[in-house]
Amino acid sequence: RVTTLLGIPLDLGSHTPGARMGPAALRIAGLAPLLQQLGCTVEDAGDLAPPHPKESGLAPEDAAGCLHLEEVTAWTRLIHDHAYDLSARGRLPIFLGGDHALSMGSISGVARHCQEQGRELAVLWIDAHADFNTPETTPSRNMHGMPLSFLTGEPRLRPLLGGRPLAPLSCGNIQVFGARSIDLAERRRIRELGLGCTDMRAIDEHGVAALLGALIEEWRERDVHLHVSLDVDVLDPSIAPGVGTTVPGGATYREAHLMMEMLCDSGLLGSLDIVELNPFLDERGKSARVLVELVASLFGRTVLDRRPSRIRAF
Ligand code: DIR
Ligand code: MN
Ligand code: MN
Ligand code: MN
Repeated sequence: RVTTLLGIPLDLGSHTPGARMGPAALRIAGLAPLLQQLGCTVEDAGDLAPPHPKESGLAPEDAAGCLHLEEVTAWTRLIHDHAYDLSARGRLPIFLGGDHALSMGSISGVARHCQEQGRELAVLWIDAHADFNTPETTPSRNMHGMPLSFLTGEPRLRPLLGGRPLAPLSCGNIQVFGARSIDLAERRRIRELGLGCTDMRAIDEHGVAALLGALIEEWRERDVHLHVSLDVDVLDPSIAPGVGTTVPGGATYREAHLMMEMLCDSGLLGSLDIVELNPFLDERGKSARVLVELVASLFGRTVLDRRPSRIRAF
């Protein structure tokens, strides 16, 4: 199976410019050669060119809640078309961000292919945030805080995709993992709509192995296509400072690697976003290097030349 890198130099979904340089930093940190060393066949599709802004079709009161709406609308449609096409061509796409607004396009494109194939899609959203705001609830008007609302079919955001079909995800097929900064209205929405969410407290109390192990077991029983959306800010700022929205108390280096190692062992990975890396805020490439190391674990790098015999090693 061919792994395809697609760079998405989008940072208008956030208020701190710089994530548009993320794809370049990940390439310079050696992502492609590392994947090749691990036995992957890698194809680099380069970076998407910024599209011309498009009329969003959102109601005026919703449009007022979204910064850079016309730009993000054009990006979402462009990314969706590429994600759908890569999926249909059997690729394992790695979407190199770019801010988290790109996942509206990447995951909706993957979801459309999964729906056509009758394959169930599950999304693991590894993030300090829940990204479950709407144009109505957002305190920041940044669209990188809204993708999970769009992907679960929030009607206020539905016009973003234009005439393309949306295969909405059910809240039960999404798991936010590593959350520790959730807005008040978002918290209410999570509870009322039943979005899956594992916060840092749960990880402190039970550990990554037990919590992610249980999720993986469930997903394996249903043989899902697993999309992993990795937001750099899930990591503790001490190991990954290169992001616009750092939050203290994040995942440690080993916790993050254990997540990737377990996901690798699961054999379920079908597509991946790496988002929010802002090289302008980074310290000499530190965060980019950590991310590339994590991808190595996700694609099979091991400490010893063996893997645990069972998924649940606890
Ligand atoms: C906040 C921060 N919940 C917002 N969101 C994100 O602006 O909606 N930061 N995604 O990375
Ligand atoms: Mn397929
Ligand atoms: Mn995010
Ligand atoms: Mn985040």
